[in-house]
Order: sequence, then C-alpha cells, then structure tokens
Amino acid sequence: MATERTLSIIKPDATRRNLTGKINAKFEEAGLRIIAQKRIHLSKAQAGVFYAVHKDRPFYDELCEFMASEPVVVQVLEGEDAIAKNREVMGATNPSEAAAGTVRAEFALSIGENSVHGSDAPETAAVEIAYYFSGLELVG
Ligand code: DAT
Ligand code: MG
Repeated sequence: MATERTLSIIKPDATRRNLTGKINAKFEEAGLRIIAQKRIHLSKAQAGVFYAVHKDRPFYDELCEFMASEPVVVQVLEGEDAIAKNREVMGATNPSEAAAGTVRAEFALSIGENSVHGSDAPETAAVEIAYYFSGLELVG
C-alpha cells in the first residue's frame, strides 16, 4: 500500500443540494484527508478540457454543460490507496448499480448527475490535480 493523492470533484447536482459536508464526511470516515479544496465555477470550455478523454462519447456535450451549470468543489484527497479507496466511497458510475452506503447510491440523481468525480489511476490523478491546483495549494 502506498500513500496516494487523487482529484475529487463534488459536482453541481450535489453543491446545489448543499451536500458538500455530507460527502466530505464519507471521505474523512474512510480515512481520506482533504489536503486541498476550493469552490469554482467552470466554463463549459474548461469542463471540456478536463473531460477531453470522453470527447467522442455521445454524452460529452451534456456532461460539459452539466459541469458548467453551477459551481463545483474541487479537492485533493490523500491517503493509503487513495485512488481506489475514493472510487469505493463514490460507488459505481450508474447510481442504480452503486453499492449501498456509497456517495452515488445515496445522493446521485442519474448516471449523468452522479454527484462526484474521482481520478481512476495514478497518471490521471497527477494530470487532474495539476489542472486545478498549484503545488503550493496542496497542504499534506
Ligand atoms: P466515472 O465518473 O465513474 O469515472 P466515466 O469516467 O466513465 O465515469 O464517465 C465520466 C462521467 O461521464 C460520469 O461520471 C458521468 C458521465 N457519463 C458516463 N457515462 C454516461 C452515460 N452513459 N450517460 C450519461 N452520462 C454519462
Ligand atoms: Mg472517470
């Protein structure tokens, strides 16, 4: 096991419903430390760059519109196996398939409006963290 950092986003459907604290509690209960956090309002273009890996998927435009629709909370989580642990706390992409007790099972509205983003591998985590945060903002 290694200490890792992962990029997390609390998405517009969750910030709108005042769920930031409840979601952060789940991260902290799982042993993930929030070592950086800020509230930002992405433009559609900025969301598009972040989700460029999905640019050929049919849901890409809708996804970018949604991510730019209202503010998000971007954060860096640190801990043992933080990338996998965070994906576990998040639950499956489709909330109807998410395990009980996960963020998406409890809070997601649909497969698109699914409350949280989490990096999926060390390489993507490094790129995604650098997209939103400077090194000085990461206070481990
Ligand atoms: P995850 O967010 O679990 O890593 P992903 O990387 O496959 O999932 O997709 C990124 C986001 O795109 C996902 O959180 C919500 C949206 N999305 C994925 N599949 C979708 C679909 N079939 N319809 C609508 N939105 C979808
Ligand atoms: Mg993903």
